[in-house]
Amino acid sequence: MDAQVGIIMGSKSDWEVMSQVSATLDKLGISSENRVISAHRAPKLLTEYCESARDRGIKVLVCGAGLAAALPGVAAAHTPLPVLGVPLEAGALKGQDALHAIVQMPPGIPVGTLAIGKPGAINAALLAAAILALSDDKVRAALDDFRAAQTQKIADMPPPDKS
Ligand code: RP5
Repeated sequence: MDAQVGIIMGSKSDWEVMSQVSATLDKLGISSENRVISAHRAPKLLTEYCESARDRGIKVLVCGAGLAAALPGVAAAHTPLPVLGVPLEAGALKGQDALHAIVQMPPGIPVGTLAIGKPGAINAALLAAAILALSDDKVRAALDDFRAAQTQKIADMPPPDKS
């Protein structure tokens, strides 16, 4: 099955967190592909990937990067597809630098920015699923089931022991 979601990260060192995007999409039965393409170190490659993404059937891009994280914004500049950005914890500023770089897009080129690190990676996948669910009944059913199971897990959880 052709990939519905394109996952891009700035470095192989981002995979530990970005694999959560892929794993969450897998659980929902959503096909995805992973690429390491740095906006700074391989800008032409990133342009080519993003410009061809829609014609190849990709519907949403999820981009994760750390440090001066230009990746999601540059990706969004090269495709009309929805782009979700995950700031990653790397270096002295622990992801604050990436968060600010990703969230502060100039008006005209939006990036949907998620939380720093693993929570953001998981939620990027769920948000990508919600976007796909608008026009895909299978994804909508999978997302409904996921949320119902999550709620049931909490309902079934025994209360904390007083001792
Ligand atoms: C960013 O710089 C990457 O997204 C990564 O989070 C960070 C460090 O990259 P490496 O030096 O580990 O390749 O571009």
